[in-house]
Amino acid sequence: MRPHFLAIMATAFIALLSPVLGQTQEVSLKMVSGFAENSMYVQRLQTWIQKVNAEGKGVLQINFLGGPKAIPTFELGNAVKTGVVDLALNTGAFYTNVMPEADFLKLTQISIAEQRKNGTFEAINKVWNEKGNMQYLGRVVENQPFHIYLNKKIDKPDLTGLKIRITPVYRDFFQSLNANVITTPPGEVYTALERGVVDGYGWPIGGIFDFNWQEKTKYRVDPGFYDAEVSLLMNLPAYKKLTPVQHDFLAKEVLAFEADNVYWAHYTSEETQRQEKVGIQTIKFDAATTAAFRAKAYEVAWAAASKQSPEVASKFKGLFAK
Ligand code: 173
Repeated sequence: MRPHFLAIMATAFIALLSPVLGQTQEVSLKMVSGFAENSMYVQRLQTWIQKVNAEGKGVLQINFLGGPKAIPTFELGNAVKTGVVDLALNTGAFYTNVMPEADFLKLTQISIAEQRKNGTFEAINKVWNEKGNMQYLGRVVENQPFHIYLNKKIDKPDLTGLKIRITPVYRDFFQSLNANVITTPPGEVYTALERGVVDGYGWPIGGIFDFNWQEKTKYRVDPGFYDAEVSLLMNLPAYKKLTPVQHDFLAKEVLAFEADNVYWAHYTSEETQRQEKVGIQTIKFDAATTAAFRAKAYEVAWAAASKQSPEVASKFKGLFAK
């Protein structure tokens, strides 16, 4: 046989065998975010995607399709569940229509690094796999407590007579403070404030400037409560289809993204100062009222969780505690 014929045969043989040998063909994953593209969450996501795509040539690529304009906020969970998209940056409150347990993750009091060590991460994935047809890949926002923002003053933790924009994150707590609640995606908050449909809204400590809400916000109530959970999620069948090489690559990249979560404490102090600078006043309570306010936030949320999904709530409660 002539040498070049041998070479062709060898190449064909390797090509045939490569799936068996676990050699990887590049996979391209479609991704959508539940948050707007100009938000810090998605800015940081896009930086990460650039890194993944640079390092993942021949292995794995992410094709970012956009935010709520690509898929409406409250429909993204289902799009991941059904495989319309492979990957999402999303928060539990936006996909309680897929599984009510999604919103429980706001109640974690330990870091994602600790969650990976104490069994929380596996416990989350068991539920997410079974109920959501999703793999929970990692949490990329931490240390972002939620607050009540108002344009009417209160002097005690009582929202009687006030209409407040919510998502499932805040529902039970704000109702326990006697608020009238109205659920909207973030994209509708500005208009609701402008038209006086709401007197305030729930949102984490960072991000109100991304939507220009500071123009319509007079007060922030302190203290904050819970911890905004924003995570990377993947359609489970798509996840299972990854080769070991792709799987390891993705896991490594997610861990690197999480290791950068130290950023969020810095963002908190920047955003707090920025709010102060534009004249947003803080409403504070005395020490006892502050402690009772925070305790009530958790009590009410865990009570609701236990009602919705008793077994999962009881498992998570033990794991999420400090
Ligand atoms: O829209 C919201 O207020 C909300 O639920 C949320 C959750 C996590 C991060 C930011 C906002």
